[in-house]
Parts: sequence; C-alpha cells; structure tokens
Amino acid sequence: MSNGVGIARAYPNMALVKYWGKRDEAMMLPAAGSISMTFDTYATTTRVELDPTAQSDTVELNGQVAGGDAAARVVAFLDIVREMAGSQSRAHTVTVNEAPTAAGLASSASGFSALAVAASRAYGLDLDQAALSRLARRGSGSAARSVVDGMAIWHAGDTDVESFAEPIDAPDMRLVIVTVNAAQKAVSSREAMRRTAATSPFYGEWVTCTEETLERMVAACASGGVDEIGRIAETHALRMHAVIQSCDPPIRYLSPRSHEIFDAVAALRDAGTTAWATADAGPNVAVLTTPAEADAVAGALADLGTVRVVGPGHGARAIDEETA
Ligand code: 2P0
Repeated sequence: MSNGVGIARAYPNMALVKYWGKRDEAMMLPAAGSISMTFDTYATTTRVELDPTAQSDTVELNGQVAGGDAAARVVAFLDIVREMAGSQSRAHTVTVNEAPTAAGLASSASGFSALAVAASRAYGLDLDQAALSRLARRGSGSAARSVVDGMAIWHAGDTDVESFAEPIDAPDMRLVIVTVNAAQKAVSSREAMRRTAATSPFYGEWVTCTEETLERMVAACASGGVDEIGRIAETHALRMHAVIQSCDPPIRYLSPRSHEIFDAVAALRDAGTTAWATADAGPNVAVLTTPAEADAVAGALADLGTVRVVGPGHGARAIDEETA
C-alpha cells in the first residue's frame, strides 16, 4: 500500500504471563515481561488515509464518529507516527471490530497493533516486526504482542529499543473464551495499573514474581507440556487479581460467575481433562486446553457463559483494499 493509504488487520491476544504495571508510562515500558497467544478470531480492521488538506484527524469506530478518550488516544498515536515520518499530514482513520462490542472482547491490543501497521504504511515508514511492536506498544502495552503470530514474548527492556515482542515456540493450544459480562469495566486497565503500583503493599513482590514466572513459562513452552503451561498461567492470573484487589481503594474484576468458572475448570481437571483458567481485567474467563479437548471443554462450560474456541492466529499485517 502506498500513496498515503494503509490498511491492516489484527487480533486480540490473551496473556498467560500477565503485564500489570509500567516502569515508564511516557514510553510505555512495562514493569516486567509477558507472554501471550494472539487469537485467530475477533479481527480489527483499520484503514488510515492521509489528508494533507485537513486541519485535524478524524476517527471512526464501527461506523460512528469517535470522540473523547478513544479519539484522543488515536491522535496521540498518530502524532508519534508523524514525528517518526517527519510529516504534518492529518489522517482519516476508520476501524471496524469484528468482536461484538457486547461481548467485551474488542481490545486495545488488536486496535493499536492494527493502527501501528496501517498508520506506518500510510505515512511511508518501512518498519520491521520489532519496530512495529515497539510502535504498537506506545498505543497500548498489550498491542506490542498482537504484532506477532501465535505465541509472543514481550521483553520488558530497559529502553524503548529493547521493549518489543517476538515469537516464542510453544505447543499447539486452544483457548475457550467464556464471556459472562458485556458491560464496560468500571476501572480501565491503565488506571487500575497506576493504582496498583501506587497503593498495593504487594506490588514489588508482584513484579519480582512476574519476572520469575516469565522464566518458568519460557521453559514450560519449550518443553511442550500444556498442563505445566496452564498450571503456571492459572496461578499467575490469580496472583494478578490478588494484587489488583489489594489496591486502595480496592478493585475487583472477577465476579461470582468468574469464580464458578474457575471451579468448573478445576472439576474438569479432576476428571482428567487438560483445562486451566485465566482472566484479564474483567469477569470473562479464558480456559487453556489442547486442540483435541477444546470442543469438550467448551461444551462443559456452555451453561456458565457464551463460549468460543480460539486458536493461535496471525500477528497484525497489512492487507489490500480488496481483502478489506
Ligand atoms: C495483559 N492486561 O497482559 C494484561 C492482563 C489486562 C490484564 O494488558 O495501559 O490495555 O494500554 O498499556 O495493555 C490490559 O492493559 O493497558 C492488559 P495499557 P492494556 O494482557
């Protein structure tokens, strides 16, 4: 794509080692590294077209003109791209999320990784995958990982140049997404991360524990055991929720239904199934399992929420007008 237009498609990701806390918010450097699976489902498609005659940027999200925080974050991101490209041009950004908004799965990870690829092309930048990951990170930390196919490790790094995601070998796995609540979360991840770092007495231990967990997860991914990967992921997810709950004032993202799903997943394990639960900054639960067991796990959890099996998918990539 050239002539001031870039189009890209990207997918959300689910972290098995969680990112929760920043060491540098201006540069979006995380306190510790993380590991995730990029989905093959719930695409975000974004088109950026430069308009040298326009006085300001416009942003459209799912057919509606975006304003407020959502538009301000896109404009701030485009400012970074403009500075890299040495351009003053304003742009029209149009984004469509396939994830039903009602499912609460439309994510900043798919959004900013798609925007990184689309905007860098529109502004004529030729960036490799690490540079795209660094750029996506500036929009939203977790977007650094959605630039990568399948399983990704985001190296925390000490500087901008060192803080990017790259692929990591792992066994073929599936996630059963159990959606229990469509409502917008009460406290954004960004704000909740700030509050955790500022007020939790356990924050320092959380960062240390995440660094150790990252090392163990890298080893588990290399040795190929889905049960070992899942055991580490479930423990780490609950530790993240524990540190979030220890803020002042406290934040609780898990609901009674989320806990019911964790219990149902434990019961599946007792019955011999490979199934391990994780949850991000909301009540929805994702269950890690093998490809062979995914449909059975989804069936077993269908009474507790809306289930969808997702597998490893493509990192953010440019597409042409016809594909879009
Ligand atoms: C993660 N989450 O590793 C963690 C686990 C949610 C729970 O990254 O402030 O939208 O834009 O960098 O990436 C969600 O936070 O936050 C997130 P910002 P982001 O996936």
